[in-house]
Amino acid sequence: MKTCTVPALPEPFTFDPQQTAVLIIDMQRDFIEEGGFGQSLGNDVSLLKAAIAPCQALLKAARAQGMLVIHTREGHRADMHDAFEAKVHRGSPKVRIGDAGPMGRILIRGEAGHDIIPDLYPLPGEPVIDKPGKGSFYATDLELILRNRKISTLIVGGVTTEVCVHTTVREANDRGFRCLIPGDCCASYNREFHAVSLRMFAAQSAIFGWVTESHQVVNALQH
Ligand code: C5J
Repeated sequence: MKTCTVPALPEPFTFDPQQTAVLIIDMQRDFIEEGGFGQSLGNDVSLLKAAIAPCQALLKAARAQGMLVIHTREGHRADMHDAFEAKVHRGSPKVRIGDAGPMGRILIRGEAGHDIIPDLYPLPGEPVIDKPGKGSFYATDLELILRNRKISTLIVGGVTTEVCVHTTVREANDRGFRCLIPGDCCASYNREFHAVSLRMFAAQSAIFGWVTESHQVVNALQH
């Protein structure tokens, strides 16, 4: 199959779809829907919904090309043996990880709120990585899956831009993967953090990755 080149910052980005995976980070009900963990922390969840349609378009184009699509979910075992005290007991939130919330226990695997939103639900056969941390490589088998499939490049979207997307891109970068980030496929509860995070990816000659828009990737995949 052909390679694709997309306009990007800081420079055009070329990738081979067969060696590229789309990685959608933490598009979970607890972060995005009303009544979830994100909103309980005082966040405006409507800001995250902006990433849904661009992610849908990206996934449709990637799936049509037979590309590897991987999803992640942040969360913990029901017994919480994988949840650091330092993560659970910080600040004074109304509800903490593991507490009962409107969609089940907050960020606990198997609970309704922990699952991926229906609009972006994984197709059968698409790997779903359950991660206890912010980065998708920490304490998961993501790297094993990518190496096994000879993946060298990641197209990364999801939430939130400055937390789990940034941490994952940094981890990937340090492992030798090139990352392309369609900015509109990412979102944050904080507009400023989102914008600055995108600039940080591409600064210093793509120190962490390349930044583009979803329509550029979709267009390249379709032509
Ligand atoms: C956060 C995430 N923001 N998926 N998680 O706590 O970015």
